[in-house]
Order: sequence, then C-alpha cells, then structure tokens
Amino acid sequence: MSGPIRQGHWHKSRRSILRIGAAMAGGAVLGPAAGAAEMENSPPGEPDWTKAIGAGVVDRPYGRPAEFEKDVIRRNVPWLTATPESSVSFTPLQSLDGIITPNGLFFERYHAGRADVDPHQHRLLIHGLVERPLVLTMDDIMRFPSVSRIHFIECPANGGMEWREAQLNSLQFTHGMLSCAEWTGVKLSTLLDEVGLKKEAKWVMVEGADAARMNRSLPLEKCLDDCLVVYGQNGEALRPEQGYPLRLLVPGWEGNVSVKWLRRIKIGDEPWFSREETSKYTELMPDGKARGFTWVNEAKSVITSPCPEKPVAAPGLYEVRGLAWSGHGKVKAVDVSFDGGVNWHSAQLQEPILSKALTRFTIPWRWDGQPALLESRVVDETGYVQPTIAELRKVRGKNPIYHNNSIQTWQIKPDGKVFDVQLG
Ligand SMILES: Nc1nc2c(c(=O)[nH]1)N[C@H]1C(S)=C(S)[C@@H](COP(=O)(O)O)O[C@H]1N2
Ligand SMILES: [Mo]
Repeated sequence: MSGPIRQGHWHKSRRSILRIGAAMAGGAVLGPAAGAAEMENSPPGEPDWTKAIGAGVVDRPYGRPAEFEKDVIRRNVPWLTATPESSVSFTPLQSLDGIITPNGLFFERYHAGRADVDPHQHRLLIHGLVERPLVLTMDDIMRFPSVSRIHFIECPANGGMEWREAQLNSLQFTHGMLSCAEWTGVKLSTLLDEVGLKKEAKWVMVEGADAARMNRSLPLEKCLDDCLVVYGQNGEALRPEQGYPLRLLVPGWEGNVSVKWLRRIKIGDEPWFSREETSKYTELMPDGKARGFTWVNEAKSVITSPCPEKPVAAPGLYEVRGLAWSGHGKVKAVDVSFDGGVNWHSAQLQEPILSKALTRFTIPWRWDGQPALLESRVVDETGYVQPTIAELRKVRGKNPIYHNNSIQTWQIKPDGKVFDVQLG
C-alpha cells in the first residue's frame, strides 16, 4: 500500500467520524445503510464502517487478527506423518511481512504432542558435573539477569520433502518449518555459572517435560556461547506450542536442539547415547555412512513474494521480496535471478540485519508477461554461498531428509501462476 492512498483513507474516516458525531448529537438513529453495495464502500462512496460507532475498548481483551485474515493460519500436510501428535505445522510465510513471526503462527513440531504445563509446578533441575545442583522455580529463573534477542528456529527437515524432486507447490510447505521471534530469558551461561561447572564438564544434556521427554546432547562450548533459557516470545510468555513456560533456544542450530518445556539440564563429560538420553539426528549418506552432529543450519534464502500462493497478477512493476538467514551469523548479501541463475542482481537488505535471525531482502522487478525463473541466493558473513539442489545432491545424494538449504526456484508462467520447480 502506498503512502498517498493511506493518507486518503485517514482523511476520509476523520471527516466521517466528525459527521457521525454531529448526527448523534442531533439524536439521529444510525442504522445499516440501505442496500449498501460493495461499490458504495469505495470512493466516492462513504464506507459502511464510517456510519456506525465501532466496538469499544476491551471488546476483545486479547486481540486477534481481522476476520478477513482468516486464511493466514498454520497448516499441516496430512500425509506427511502418521499422527498429529508426532507431526509438524507450517508457518504461512507467504502472508507475513517483516522478520517476526506472530506467536499464533509460529510453526509447531511435536514428538509426542503439546505439553500443557502448569508454571507453578514446573521446575528446572540442573545437575551432573556441577558444584551446586539446583532446582529452580519459574520465579527463581525470572530473577536472573535477562536478555532479549531475535533469532529464527528452523527444523532441519524444512525442505526435506524436496530432496528427490519438487513435490509441494507451496511456499508454506517447502519453507514453513521456519519462524523467528524475539526471545527473552536467561543466558544458559548465567545458570551454569550459578551451579559451578566441574572441570571435567564437556557436554550438556537438555530434557523436555513432554511425553517424548525430548532430550539432546550439546557441546558445552555452544551452551556457554549463546544459548538462552527463554520464557518470553515476542513480548509475552512463550506459547504452549513453543514450550511454555520455559524452553532452550540454541541460536542458529537445527530446531530439535531447542528443547521445549525444559525441565532438566545435566552436565557430563561425553554425549549421551543411551535410549533415554539420546543425542542427535543422523542421516544416511550415499556411501552408506551416517552423517551426524550436523547442528548448524547453513545459510538459506527464499523468495516469499511472488510464490505459489501469491501469483503475479499482470505484467508490470513488482517488488520481489524474501527472507534470508544463516546459522553461522549475519547475512552478508542476497542475489536474485529472474532467469534461473544465469544472471544475478544484488537485492537490497533491510535493517535490522541480525545474527542468526531472519533478514528481509527486496528487489524491484518488471515482469514482461514472459515465463521467468525466480531464485534467491544468500551469502553469509563467513563467505558461504547458498548451493543449488544439484550441488547438494552431488555431495549428499537423494536420500537425506535434513538440511536442504538449496536455492529455491519459482517458475512464473505467462498467466502469472507460480510453480515450485527444480533445475538441472
Ligand atoms: N520437548 C520437546 N522439545 C522440542 C520438540 C519436542 O517434540 N519436544 N521438537 C523439537 C523440534 S524437532 C523442533 S524443529 C523445534 C520446533 O520448535 P517450535 O515447535 O517452537 O516451532 O522444537 C524442538 N523442541
Ligand atoms: Mo525438528
């Protein structure tokens, strides 16, 4: 929406409010406009919603999106998993602006359903190779020095259904296991300071309070670097879906290590491999060997507009928009191609450009109505360049599930429809 149009609306509704005020003072009854056709709600007509006073404050004590936004929701792929309790829902990236995912649209991934935890009964146990084991209440945790940081979470299975071929004609389903929020909580290093690490300490096991008792082993180095134990999500308490009242946030690393409903942190001198204290995700390589400890989400980007859900209408000027991110740090540059990677043009990065957070990019594009192949390619601050799917397959084969960070190609057809395709 351009500035001048918004300006016009503002002036118009202000005038209307004044008029209604005068009518009220004169004792006029305000009924629904007789036979108000849709056209009458557009200029030069007077919109219906200017003709009656609206709902007052706390009509909705907790606000919600406009009725017209009812299709902006999380969705799942029913055939993907056997049950909804061990499944995933996807963020509607095609409908979002900016870098922050609204809390009600944050993607969900459960191994044994959502745990609905009573914060008053919830405790965090920190034990193992420590001087002073601790059991902390939520009140205790909230008294520690706090930080707020913006970070994405991406499930390493994001894009996993596209390893063999392009099969999901949807941005929501190809990339929606990705969300980004401002998290508030305590640095894990602060809590580990409090318990006092023994000198043999090298590994940290984190465990959730869900029926899966999901747990992961993490190297102590990462825990002391930038891990957070968070209770805040975009200014309010974590949502139950995101691990209320407490979760671990491991910036830039595959989503599964950000254990939700965090109840236990155990310090050890090696990773845990037993049944109860499993360690990591692995995947099979073409040579039959397993690849493990692949924690970092390598740099990735995607064009969010246009996309299969948001086709182009008619030839003319568009702003191509997208998101880029890297588990290693900041986004350095994003290039966009309109011809399937033959020519590249540098996109504009939008502030803020934060480490291990989503970064917006935009670039103008004049569509001439001809077929086009839109792609984006990110370079992160380490110099790493996002690969094509063909390059990734050369190294990893066609069988993996995890860590598909390849360049996404959107094919634009002459009618403006957009399709998920793979080149070469
Ligand atoms: N306790 C617990 N933590 C968990 C999970 C889980 O099933 N149980 N799923 C993990 C996986 S696989 C991912 S990708 C992220 C997803 O976080 P989100 O549901 O907040 O999007 O949570 C992780 N933390
Ligand atoms: Mo995940």
